[in-house]
Amino acid sequence: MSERKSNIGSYEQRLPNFDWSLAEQELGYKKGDKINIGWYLSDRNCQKGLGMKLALIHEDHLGNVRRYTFNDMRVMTNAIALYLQKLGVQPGERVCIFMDRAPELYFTFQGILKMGAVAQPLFSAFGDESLFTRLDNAKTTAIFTQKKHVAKVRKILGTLPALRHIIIVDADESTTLKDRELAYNMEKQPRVEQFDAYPSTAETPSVLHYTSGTTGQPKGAQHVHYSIISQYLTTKWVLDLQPDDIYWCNADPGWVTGTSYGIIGPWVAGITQVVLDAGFSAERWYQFIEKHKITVWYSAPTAIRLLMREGTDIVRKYNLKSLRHLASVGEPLNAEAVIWSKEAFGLFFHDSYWQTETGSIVITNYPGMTIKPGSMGKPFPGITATVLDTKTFEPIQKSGTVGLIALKPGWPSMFRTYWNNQAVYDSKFKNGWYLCGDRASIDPDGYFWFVGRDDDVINTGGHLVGPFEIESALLEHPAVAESAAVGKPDPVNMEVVKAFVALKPGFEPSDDLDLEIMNFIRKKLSPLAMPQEIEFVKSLPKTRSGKIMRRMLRAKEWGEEIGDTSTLEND
Ligand code: 6R9
Repeated sequence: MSERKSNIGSYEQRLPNFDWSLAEQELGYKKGDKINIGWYLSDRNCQKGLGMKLALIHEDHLGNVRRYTFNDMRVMTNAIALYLQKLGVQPGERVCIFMDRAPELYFTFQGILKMGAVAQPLFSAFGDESLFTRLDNAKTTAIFTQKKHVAKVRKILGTLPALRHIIIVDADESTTLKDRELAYNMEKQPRVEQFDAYPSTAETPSVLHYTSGTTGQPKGAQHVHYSIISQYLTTKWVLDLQPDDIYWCNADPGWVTGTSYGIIGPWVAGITQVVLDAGFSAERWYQFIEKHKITVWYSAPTAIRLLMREGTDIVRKYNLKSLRHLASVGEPLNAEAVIWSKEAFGLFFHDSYWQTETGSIVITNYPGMTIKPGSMGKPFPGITATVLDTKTFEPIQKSGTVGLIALKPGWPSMFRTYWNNQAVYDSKFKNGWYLCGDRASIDPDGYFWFVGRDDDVINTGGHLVGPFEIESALLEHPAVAESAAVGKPDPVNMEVVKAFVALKPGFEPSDDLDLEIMNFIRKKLSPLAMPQEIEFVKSLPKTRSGKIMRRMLRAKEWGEEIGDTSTLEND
């Protein structure tokens, strides 16, 4: 495997004269042409002769495996598109997907796009309140769901007049259908050989992804069909997917990672992917990699840290030699985790940075590039990224200075607006730059180093301290499994650091340990970065996509409103 060439080749050589038209050419697209993501993921692959290649290998929590070729995917998504058309769903209307990671989720997503409607994926674990906020905001017309989740829809139906159809994908003879409910059995539905995909063009809306901001209700980031251009090229160059790969993205499509890189990216590239519809378990995950001979794995820091907690002995029980490339996204990937992955799997996890709003990876570590553990890497070719001064919003020239991560608008997958919220969209731009809402610095070699959310940086005595730095250091302490650092009010220093710490099995909270950890940080970083208080917790509050909700912890310290917690996992 070592002589395999990466798709990107040399990052430096890709930079000069880069143009997105390179991806357009590879996809056979010319400006002004029709471009439909649904068609690209299955029909085009079949046209290219990949009809009999496996597109999806799906394993449920009981270990049952279902397999689908690109041709299966084509005719089944055709059937879904036709079904929606016959129901009277109009192009441009929002159709929600609210189910577990069943094959039906992956295929209804494509069927919706094929007939020109907008796909609105939501985490099936959302409660009725969170579901209502998003369906109400989007004026959603139809929803695909499963029996186990339909009660939540029924509960809010009375106040959702726009919601005309509730389509239950696993209904059987024994299911009593209620108001507005329909049964759709994807496996039993006749296959539809021919369906003319909706003639969407570059700017036609495609996916509406809700994302929780710092304040207020979640906002719907509106994407368009042209996003496929960046999703395709980043999949090729960053995830390095090649024809013989077996790819696993363990993100739920309720999160943008699960659509951009769990549906669109791999399938437009004609790659076989595996899906595991089961919760986290180190044994199960390693078994899954071994069984399906997974080669490329896209994961997230929280999952990696959970694996770390289980140690390397368990890794050795499995044959994971098939793995050849690993990547991570979602929150800072601590240097410790990068180093651990090399020890455990013989491979580094490659950190990648992007957002719901950016639609695709914007800053990352490329295959073959020298990795600086703890750094997010460098901007994708075609992405102009910098850090801006927090007051003037001008690019910072001096390397190492912390500023606001900002991107020059114009890459294909950038969101086009927040649904019905142009004002918040507009507020994200300063001096012609899009502000990501994060802080970072750039080192003399051009590597980006994440500091924290724009609102998470701790200002203690006029000194900015990044929670990431503290958390990374805390993780190096042998007793610490997980941690979060936030600012808490202090009469003299404005803020001081408070750390929430979950301990590894076998360690108990004590005053001695408390002091030991504080000193450990003081020595490792500085007296300013040293937590003035450590609160031992069983686990940290996280979003469903695995991000630690520092905002919640911080709000508690400041006696503030906690805000929207609908994506909270362990509530
Ligand atoms: C894809 C996704 C976006 C926010 C982003 C930042 C954080 C994502 C990161 C990272 C540090 C990374 N984030 N990747 N922080 N290092 N590699 O995560 O989208 O859910 O919208 O979150 O997540 O704060 O602004 P989304």
